Amino acid sequence: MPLSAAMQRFDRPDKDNPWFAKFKYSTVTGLGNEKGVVRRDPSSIIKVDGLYYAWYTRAAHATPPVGFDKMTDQLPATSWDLADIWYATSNDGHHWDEQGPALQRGPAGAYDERGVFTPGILAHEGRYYLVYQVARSPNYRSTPESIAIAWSDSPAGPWTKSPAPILEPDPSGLVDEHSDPEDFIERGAWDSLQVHDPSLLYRASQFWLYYKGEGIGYHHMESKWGLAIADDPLGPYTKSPFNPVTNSGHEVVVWPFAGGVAGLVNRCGPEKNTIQFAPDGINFEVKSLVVVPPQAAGPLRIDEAQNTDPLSGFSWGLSHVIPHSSHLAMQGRDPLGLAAIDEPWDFLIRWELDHHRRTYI
Ligand code: AAL
Repeated sequence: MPLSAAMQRFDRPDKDNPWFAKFKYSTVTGLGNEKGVVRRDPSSIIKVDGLYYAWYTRAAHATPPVGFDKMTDQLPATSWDLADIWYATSNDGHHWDEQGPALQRGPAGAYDERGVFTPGILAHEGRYYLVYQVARSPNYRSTPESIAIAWSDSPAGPWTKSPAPILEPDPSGLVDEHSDPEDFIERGAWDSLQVHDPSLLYRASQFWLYYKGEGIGYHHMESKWGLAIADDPLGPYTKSPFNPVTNSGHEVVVWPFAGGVAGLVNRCGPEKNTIQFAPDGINFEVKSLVVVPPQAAGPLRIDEAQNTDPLSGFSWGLSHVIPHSSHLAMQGRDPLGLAAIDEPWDFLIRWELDHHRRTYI
């Protein structure tokens, strides 16, 4: 019997694929929709002494974002502009108690004067490491952005910031900072404009920092992921010669599995909305295609020894929604009624793997 091309590559239907995922969403109390307050880009969640901890970008803005043309020292260009990193704790992952700031932006002239945002967390040998984005003023669309780190002996802080960022954009490329990065003077490397969305893992006795890169001369929806490795959590970090390690993907979501690294590659590029796996942490392969994945997901981190299933490290967590343009609402799957929210304040929701629907095609 001849086989069509489609059937030749149909090696594993969703229902037999342990990497296939569907998601269900619910609101959380304590971090939900609130006028004048932005909460977005949550970290992974860690459990310490029976309590869940999550960190996230938080900004209290007098007005909704005004855009890059109209921003001032007080008026935010974007919802994540002029933000700090706050944290919240929870007993059950549904109700969260907002605890206050973990890290605040630095004084005028500091490398993080304009904002600290989009955190990732790693607990390692009794110490806690927050990795996060930093921005200087003024923060135009084409201003470079870096990644910094802070550490503490308790998830409740206090945190000590690194004296300088630990990861910078590639120095190639040239752009007028008032322009769009696509209007480049000289095209740069894939991560020559901004390094974003840090997620730090400890593997093979080293610290593996995954990040998203945006480049001068590229549209921001052409983002990809890179990797930088260090012997010490505080650095120095060396970018992998294999970068970029994905050809797609926006916010970075990675979790350890079977000695390798799995990730949710979302929103951007030809392999958007896939779950991928790299046995060596570098060479990623597509394992499944997913529909309406959580945006900027922060999954519960569990001990790698407990990651018996490919998705054990990606079972539930927080993610953000941008109410009026939510992908959940736009795709007609709007269990939370987001389309009806007329306020532009991003907020956090809960997602979980819908095991019940795993075999639903
Ligand atoms: C997010 C992340 C980074 C970007 C912005 C805030 O979804 O990719 O954090 O800088 O958008």
